[in-house]
Order: sequence, then structure tokens, then C-alpha cells
Amino acid sequence: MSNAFRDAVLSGMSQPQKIIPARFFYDVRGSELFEQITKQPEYYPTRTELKLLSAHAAEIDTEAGAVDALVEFGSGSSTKTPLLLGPLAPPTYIPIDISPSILAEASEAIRAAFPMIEVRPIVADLTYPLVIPGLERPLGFFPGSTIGNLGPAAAVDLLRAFRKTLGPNSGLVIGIDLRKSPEVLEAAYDDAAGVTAAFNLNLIDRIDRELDGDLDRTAFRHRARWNDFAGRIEMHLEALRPIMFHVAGRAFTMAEGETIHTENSHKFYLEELRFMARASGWEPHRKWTDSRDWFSLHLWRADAQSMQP
Ligand code: AVI
Repeated sequence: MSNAFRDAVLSGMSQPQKIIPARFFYDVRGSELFEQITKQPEYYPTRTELKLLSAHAAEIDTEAGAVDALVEFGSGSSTKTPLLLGPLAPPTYIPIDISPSILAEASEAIRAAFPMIEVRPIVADLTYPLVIPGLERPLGFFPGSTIGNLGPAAAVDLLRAFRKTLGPNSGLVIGIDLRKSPEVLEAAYDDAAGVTAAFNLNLIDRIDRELDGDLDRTAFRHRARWNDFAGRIEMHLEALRPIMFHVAGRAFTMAEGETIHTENSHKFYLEELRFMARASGWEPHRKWTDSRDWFSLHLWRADAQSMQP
């Protein structure tokens, strides 16, 4: 991991627009800060999705039909899962995550809460299709609008990988954030308590700690901007003054106002999501939104025509 991080930072810092991929936010401190973000009053996605899940889990169960396993991609601490596992009561729950420790802890919690359900955790990078033996009618679960952190091509690749992993008789429940006013979005990614700022600036600390960096955290500030053309919130770390620093023995400079682009969080029109589903081997079946149309929950079914099992 630390080599992948070093390679990404060295190559990203050498580009005209400096960039560090958002997946590197999530060291132990970054994951804690993300948990705190989800509780901030301005960060509506988690709360809204939880409400949608509790309101519609029974309907999701009916619409999904018989399911032999719930397969959660990037399950992390599996906090939203009980809302679906209750009504669905599948024989098996398969959480997939890259972090063995988080996966083990979450699996124990689910076993304790649902002793009738067999929990079969898999440590894996969810970006590649997996072979999971014995799945006949699985239901995938990918909450949190994590799909929005990818660009359009990578999002379709990931959804195709899910389709391959789950097979021809599967479904997918996916939570996706929707377009709304830039004021609401910019506040959600720049909360008054400064938690999102700390989450973004933690990348500077991580570089210093893990890559022998000498970046001064106080020389940067957190920026969250809505990019209307691309339909995404962008997070940047902006240099407050001209700076020079080292990472893994290499020197870099930044001018005042120059930024490191650290995250994209795409927000979608419902219509775009139909195209995205169909482009990746899924057929939209049902969708649910909150009263403000801020967040959406979807049930897609495998499109049997679109690819070989
Ligand atoms: C994990 N992901 C869906 C979050 C988002 O909203 O894009 C990450 C995040 N970044 C800043 N706040 C939350």
C-alpha cells in the first residue's frame, strides 16, 4: 500500500494540475474523520440514505424476490447493512472489503446481530471481478454514493465488474447522490466544524508520515468547489503562499493559490443513471428518492442480454 501511495503521490505531484487520488484519504485517521463527516449537519447523504433504506427495505425485499446472498461491495463497518439484512433475511451475507481488520470486526457484529445468517467475508479490491462459488440469486449492495467518487468511465467499469461477480440472476441495490443547489453541496463538503477540512488536510500529514515528506500543513487550506460542467464537487488543497517541499527524496514547488486536486464527488441527474446502468450490464427496476430529491436508492437487475455470465 505504501508503495502504491508513494507512486501515486510522486506521479500526481509531477502533473500540471497536481492530483492525489481520493482513495488515499482512508488511513486510520482518515477513516475516523470520514465517520465524523457523516454526522455533520451539512453532510446530508448518509442521513438521507439511511432514511430511504429504513423506509423502503421491505419493498426492496419484495421487489428483489428470493435472494440467496447479500453481497456488499466496500462494506467497511457494515453500518447500513442491518437495515437490509432484517427484511431480506438471506441465508448468507458476503461483505467485501480491502481492510482485513475492519472486515473482521464488522463480520463479528453482523454475526452477533443476525445469528441465523452465515457471514462469509472476503478481503479483496472491489475494482476487479471476483469468483464467488455457490451464488445462484445474489443481491449486490453498494451504498453511500461511493460510485460518485469515480469518473464516468471508471464508474461503468466498476458496475460491470459487479455484474460479472454477481452473475446473470442477480440484482444490485445502489445509493447515488443527486444534483442539487451548489450552496447545499459546497456546505456539505466544507462543514462549519471543519471536519471535512481536517479530512482533506490529513493527506498532508499522511504524506509527511509515510513518505518522508516535509510539507507544512499550515501552508494549505481546504477548498470545496462545485464544477457545474463536470457535475461534481471537487476538493482541493490550496497553497496559501509559495512553497517548496520534499516527498520521498524529490523536491516540488507550488505557487500561491495553486492546488492539489484530492477528490471528485459526482452528483447525478436521474436520467444519467439509467444510461449508466444500461452501459454496465444492468437494467433499472425500481428507484426511491427522498421528498427533496436529494439522494436516490436504486434496484437494478442483471441484464441477461448484455454480457456472458
Ligand atoms: C465516500 N464518499 C462517497 C464521500 C463523498 O461524499 O464523496 C467522501 C467524502 N468526501 C468528503 N466528504 C465525504
